[in-house]
Amino acid sequence: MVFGFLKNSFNAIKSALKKTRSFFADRLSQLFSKKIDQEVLDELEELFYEADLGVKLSAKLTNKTKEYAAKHPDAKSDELIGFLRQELTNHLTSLDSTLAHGSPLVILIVGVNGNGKTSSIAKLAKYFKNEGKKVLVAGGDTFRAGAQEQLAIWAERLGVDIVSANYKSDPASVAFDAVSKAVSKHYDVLLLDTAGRLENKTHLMKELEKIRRSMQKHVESAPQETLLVMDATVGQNGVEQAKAFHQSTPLTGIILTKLDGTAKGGTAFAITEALNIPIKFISYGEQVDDFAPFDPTTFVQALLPLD
Ligand SMILES: Nc1nc2c(ncn2[C@@H]2O[C@H](COP(=O)(O)OP(=O)(O)OP(=O)(O)O)[C@@H](O)[C@H]2O)c(=O)[nH]1
Ligand SMILES: [Mg+2]
Repeated sequence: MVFGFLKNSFNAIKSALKKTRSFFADRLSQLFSKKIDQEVLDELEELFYEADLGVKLSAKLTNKTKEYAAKHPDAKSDELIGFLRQELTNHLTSLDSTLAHGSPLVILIVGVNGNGKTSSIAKLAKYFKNEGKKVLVAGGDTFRAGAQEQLAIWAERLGVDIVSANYKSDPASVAFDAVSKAVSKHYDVLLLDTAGRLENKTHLMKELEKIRRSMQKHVESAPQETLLVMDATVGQNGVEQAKAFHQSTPLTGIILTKLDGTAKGGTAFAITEALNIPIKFISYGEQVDDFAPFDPTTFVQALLPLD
């Protein structure tokens, strides 16, 4: 059954990465079918860059490919792709994607408007519920009209408990109440939704710190996870936004959303390179099951299949 689940999620991820793959993998095979000279290496670096791997990582991978090709002058396309697959996997596995522990485990969800925070909370709630955990969600988005209702609908559909708040009330006090309930009623996991915010709005970024402090009044280590929800379709701009978030509120990981329908799946590599924090979950569709813990090997194999 576990293998069935893994196979299904691999196929789903593979299908979500279709656009990225046809852009990246197909051009890669074409380049690697030529003799690896400087011209091909320049094109390779450009391809990495266009695939949203970021300047630094693009240069690093090009250099490594150059070294490898020099040592293995007879290497065929398949071997070079195998080499690159390994390098990309190594890059992602250098960061630990496992979740922190906590009792309760408090997860603060932050990010720019519309990136998929509330739907990721629903997906996480289902994920933890499937693991047999007692889950509480909390509506820390008191800013957008309808945000509380959106979360309440999810909570009801998924059969998880919710702490709701009044429109325009203080999100820090919602956070305080939610942690208090999670402790007193022995929840395993608390997921706190927050309003969408732009990283250049200082007062909104400070609000996140206030939310964190109010959680810590109950549980000193909370939130053990602060996850930034990032829309993969935004590409490089998203990486800049993520850096700004990380500077004002320490992030422990990324949830990379909307991988379906974008050719910018390479953002996964750029973001980990730029922030040095792991991707912890990926989302690849609007359905509650279009979501999985991030597994570097699966991700790279879906991008550069073995066949
Ligand atoms: N295709 C696709 N759509 C997604 C994914 N994740 C979220 N969405 C959609 O993106 C839209 C915004 O999602 P929300 O979860 O409301 O985003 P949010 O960050 O909470 O938005 P605000 O609260 O307004 O800041 C919804 O229509 C979601 O269904 C995904 O992985 N793939
Ligand atoms: Mg929301």
